[in-house]
Amino acid sequence: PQPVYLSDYQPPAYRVTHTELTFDLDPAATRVKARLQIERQASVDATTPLQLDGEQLTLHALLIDGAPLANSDYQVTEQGLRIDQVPASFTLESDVELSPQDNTALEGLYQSNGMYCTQCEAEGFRRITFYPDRPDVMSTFKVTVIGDRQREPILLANGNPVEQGELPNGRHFATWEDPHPKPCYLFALVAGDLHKVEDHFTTQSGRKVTLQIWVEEENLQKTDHAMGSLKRAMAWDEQAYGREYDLDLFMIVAVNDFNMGAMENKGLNIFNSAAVLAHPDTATDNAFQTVEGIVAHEYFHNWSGNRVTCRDWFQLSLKEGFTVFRDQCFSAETNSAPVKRIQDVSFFRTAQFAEDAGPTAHPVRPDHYIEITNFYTLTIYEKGAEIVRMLCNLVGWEAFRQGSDQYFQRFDGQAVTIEDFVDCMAEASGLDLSQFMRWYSQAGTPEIDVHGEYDYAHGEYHLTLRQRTPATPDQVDKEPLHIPIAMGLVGTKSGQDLTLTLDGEKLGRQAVIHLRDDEQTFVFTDVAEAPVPSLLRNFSAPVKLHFPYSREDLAFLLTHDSDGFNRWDAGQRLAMLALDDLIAAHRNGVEKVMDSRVVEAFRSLLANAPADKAVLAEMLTLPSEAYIAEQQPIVDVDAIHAAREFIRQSLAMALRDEFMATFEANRSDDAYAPIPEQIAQRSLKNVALAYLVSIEDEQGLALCEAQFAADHNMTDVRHALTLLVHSDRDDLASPALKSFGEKWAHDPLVMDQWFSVQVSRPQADVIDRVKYLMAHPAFSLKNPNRVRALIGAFAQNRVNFHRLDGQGYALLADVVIELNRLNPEIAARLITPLTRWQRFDETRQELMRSQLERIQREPLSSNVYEVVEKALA
Ligand code: HT7
Ligand code: ZN
Repeated sequence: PQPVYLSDYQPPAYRVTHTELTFDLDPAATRVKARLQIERQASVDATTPLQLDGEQLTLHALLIDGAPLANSDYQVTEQGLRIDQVPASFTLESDVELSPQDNTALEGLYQSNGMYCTQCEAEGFRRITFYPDRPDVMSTFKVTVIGDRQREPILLANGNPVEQGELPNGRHFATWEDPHPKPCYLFALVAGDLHKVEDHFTTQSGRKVTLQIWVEEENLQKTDHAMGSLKRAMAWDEQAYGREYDLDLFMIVAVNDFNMGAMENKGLNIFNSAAVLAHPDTATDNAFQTVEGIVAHEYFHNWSGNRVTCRDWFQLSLKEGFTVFRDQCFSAETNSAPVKRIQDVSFFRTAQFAEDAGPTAHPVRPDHYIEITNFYTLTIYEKGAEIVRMLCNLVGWEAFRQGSDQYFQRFDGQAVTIEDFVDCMAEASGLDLSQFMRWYSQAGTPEIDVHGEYDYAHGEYHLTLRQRTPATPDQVDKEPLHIPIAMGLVGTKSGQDLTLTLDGEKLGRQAVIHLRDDEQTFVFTDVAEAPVPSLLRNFSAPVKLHFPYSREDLAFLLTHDSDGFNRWDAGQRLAMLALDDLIAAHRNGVEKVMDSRVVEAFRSLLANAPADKAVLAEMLTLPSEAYIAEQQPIVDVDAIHAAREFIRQSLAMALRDEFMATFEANRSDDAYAPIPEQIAQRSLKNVALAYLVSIEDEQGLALCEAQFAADHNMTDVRHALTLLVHSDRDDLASPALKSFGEKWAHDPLVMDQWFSVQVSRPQADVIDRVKYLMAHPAFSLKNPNRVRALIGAFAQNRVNFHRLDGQGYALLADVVIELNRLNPEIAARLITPLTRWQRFDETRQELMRSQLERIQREPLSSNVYEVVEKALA
């Protein structure tokens, strides 16, 4: 497979101004007739051939302006269709055949539980018809879907319904028209036995929009939360960005087999059922929040993505980074803002930092790729969102909003670039953002070494910052970035943020300093008392910041920092220092000793609990094994696990009564609601319960069993089940697992939880369990949710996946090899943990590499090929 380069971008030679499609659905032989109005660009030479993308299509007919083409007039290859001579303006008609039932890759038109659906982003439309499958070709669409009246009573496509009727042989049809020109990646079609819930939303200008959520009949009870989320998102986009919905109908369809979370097709969003269905009996608080976030994300794409789209796929973060930022702000406002930020950053620093440090690291705007679906990454999405967040903070909300208005207005109906977006922000703010643009082209996580010194004699605080970005594949030399660092100086006597004076200017108690050079020193004057610096508040830039905090400094910030995020971070840093000692002790075979400062910090947190219980729950949660691993030069999975367990159990023993009291104080029999106050209370109670169960406290275990048996809501049931299954008390775990499995055998999304809980336990029997569960009737390799729940969850089980006998790696490689044939996109994603082999000891490195080499010897899809090549380069 050959890479595509950003530098090779050429505007399209031919545009499609209008597209008419007729689908005659059949599982094995669907016929798609296309009628395209095509125009040559004025600047393009008349001899330029027409090239259309097309894959896995059988061509039955091809006509220009009604006249059939002879075989010698065109060439069909594996990639598409080429016609050497075409008029400047013409109608191209084609008739192709394809087989949705055999489409296990889930790109293009496929079947899920017998229902037809599509996934066209990024390049799936070429599996539906011959077309210029690129986002800068935008066309209006009219689509007719013909299906079996019994099997497919519902026939949906983008836009507005314009006609429907009966046909001979039990067939019927529906015609849809979308007045907004769109790239073909936003095309969608759904047909099947679906049922809807309907609601309405009145826009700020008074238009009534019909909202429909289409699901299988048994899921009708699980749509309330998605509908509520959609209405909240519509209102939020009006209030925060002045963006109103632009059709009379907005539809969401839930599909069981889906590669990602959801897809923002114009007027017809298609969702992974896991990202839309939620009911208190079956979904956890986390799942409710995920549904809300994804519904909002897809809705927000209507402007940031659909009305204004990407010129080419290198600009993917233009729509994804901006839309993730928008959905993060929305969720922060609807839930607890500090907790949302803590959870996002916690995930980011674990997973995106790891991606940025590994062999698949790439800039937020990559300059080449082999397979674009491999680039739907944490870097494009989450780091892209962090860049937009920095922009927003740099220019301030008012200018950001002005810039965003300008962007939507100026580029409405166009396919544009990241520069177009940043230029709007520069214009609105008057700031020079040219250095800032490096964030888009430079891969890797910048590291900042900070040195601080208090000069008692002059009442000055000197802060010296040095930035460096480590080399990444293809990018050895890095240039300094423009890094905004939000900070404060917390007085050690007063415990208060001190007023900051820099270069004679009073900045207030919090300021943003701008690091632009490799090294800069900032001298704060009039500093009346020795401070502890609170740096990178609210994670103001996606960097690793190193400051030699003492444990006393961290304990001080944990209680005194005015920035909630940094209070949490101080706790994490304090725990990390203790964990480092324990990891070293474990490796050296020395007795582990608990750091009493951590115990006292936790004791004081429990005694002087912050008002937001969800924040407290986060503060009481130790860094994950994955995060700890990220901090180690060479990952020692066993030492990390042992150290974390030791600290957890030491805290549980020292603070047993406090945890018990916290648990008791936060129990509730109130009817379940996924509202912030309840979620906070449940999470705090469940954190406390986890500590109690970690030491097999008899009373704690009894409470856990009772919580499971009470069956009050899935959050509590699943948490209790996890604690039992992850404990050594198989006598309690086995019956719980059995009853849960039997009760929910009919519900695939709940069975996914049942799979994940079992394969993430630390006990050594997990490999056998994975193999056993792969043969379970509820499991299928063809379903991405099942694969993620069982195989994906196992690969995150650090002690078992990284077993020294290499069985974990071999198991993953077996699955990747099989999935490579069925679903290359999912196969390529699944390899990720193996690609991180350089982070481990030599024995594991060897074992991981040998599995990558085994995969490499197979005939590979371009998706898997690209990832394995990079991993072994
Ligand atoms: N924009 C959507 C991307 C997407 C996708 C990409 C590749 C293969 C399958 C896919 N399903 C959805 C999702 C989003 O960011 O909103
Ligand atoms: Zn998106």
